[in-house]
Amino acid sequence: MDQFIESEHPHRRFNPLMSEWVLLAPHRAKRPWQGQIEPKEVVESVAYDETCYLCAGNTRVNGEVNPNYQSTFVFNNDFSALMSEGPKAHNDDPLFKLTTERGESRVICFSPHHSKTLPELSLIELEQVIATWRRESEELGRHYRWVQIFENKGAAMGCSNPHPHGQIWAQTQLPTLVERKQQNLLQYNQKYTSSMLADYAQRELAKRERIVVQNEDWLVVVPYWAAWPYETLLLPRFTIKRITELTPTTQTSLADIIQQLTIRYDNLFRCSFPYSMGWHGAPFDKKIHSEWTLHAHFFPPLLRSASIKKFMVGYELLAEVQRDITPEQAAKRLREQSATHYKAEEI
Ligand code: H2U
Repeated sequence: MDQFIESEHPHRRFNPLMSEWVLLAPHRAKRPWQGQIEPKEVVESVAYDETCYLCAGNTRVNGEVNPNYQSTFVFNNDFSALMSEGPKAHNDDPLFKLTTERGESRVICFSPHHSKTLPELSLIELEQVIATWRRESEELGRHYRWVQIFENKGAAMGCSNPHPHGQIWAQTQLPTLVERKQQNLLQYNQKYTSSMLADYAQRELAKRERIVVQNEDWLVVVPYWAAWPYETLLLPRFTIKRITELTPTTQTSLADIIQQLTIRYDNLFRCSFPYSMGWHGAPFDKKIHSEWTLHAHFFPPLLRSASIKKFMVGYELLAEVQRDITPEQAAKRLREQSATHYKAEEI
């Protein structure tokens, strides 16, 4: 029998955060592609678009006029998925279980510029985005147990408006994926008396196989168990459970690491790299939560080029997630990208 080589032979890796396995089939990365090609997004760099609902001074769908904002701008989603008030109901029937939910949804415009995505913002502008995430979490965390900050970037991720923006959804109950993560973090903490992700960051720093970028406070890796080809996990190198605990120093270094990562993402296929990203930290329930470590996930759909994305279809929907390129290969490709945005190089 041949000796097992991770970069060649099929194997499964375990995701301890979500308690699920991922099938790796590295030998498949060589297969030809004759399937769907996503159209390359043509993003014209315009500072202002009079038809955009999110640009400063423009009227939104509900008739409200956006202020002449200069940095970030947050408003209540005009089509909010969650409502802060409403009738209550509950059903414990095992086959028709139901519970009502309360919450709020907000939209956050990252800057007045209609075309500047996170990697194109200055460090000061990025810090304003982070400060807004922190402020909104602080405020909504006073009323809701869970505050989900996220960004869907690019049409490939279902983003409906090119004006760079993210969303914030707050709710009283822990959503499914968070609840599962909470259970796994807790079990690890009870067994090893430490935080799983703090331990994981230390191990990745020592191994140096999956690191994409790092600075004195933060680390980005393609996790050992990554599902999406270029999925990354942003981890702190210090103890922090919630985004509300950021200090001026760690906020500045966070802006730096987000810029380093997202520039490399854009450079990989020389396009505005689509992804869904979001933050996970300890719930806002006034408990200590020593099992939690603040972290962010980036889930980009692209596989081979700006126009070929990974489909989570047959085997993934029916069995488990499968990937071809290994996390180590993906991390290396990202790590080797220039630290300067390709658009700046083209000038
Ligand atoms: P996405 O493109 O990431 O879906 O976010 C755009 C959000 O902005 C979407 O949730 C909201 C939509 O409901 N929106 C408004 O609240 N008002 C508007 O006038 C346009 C879009």
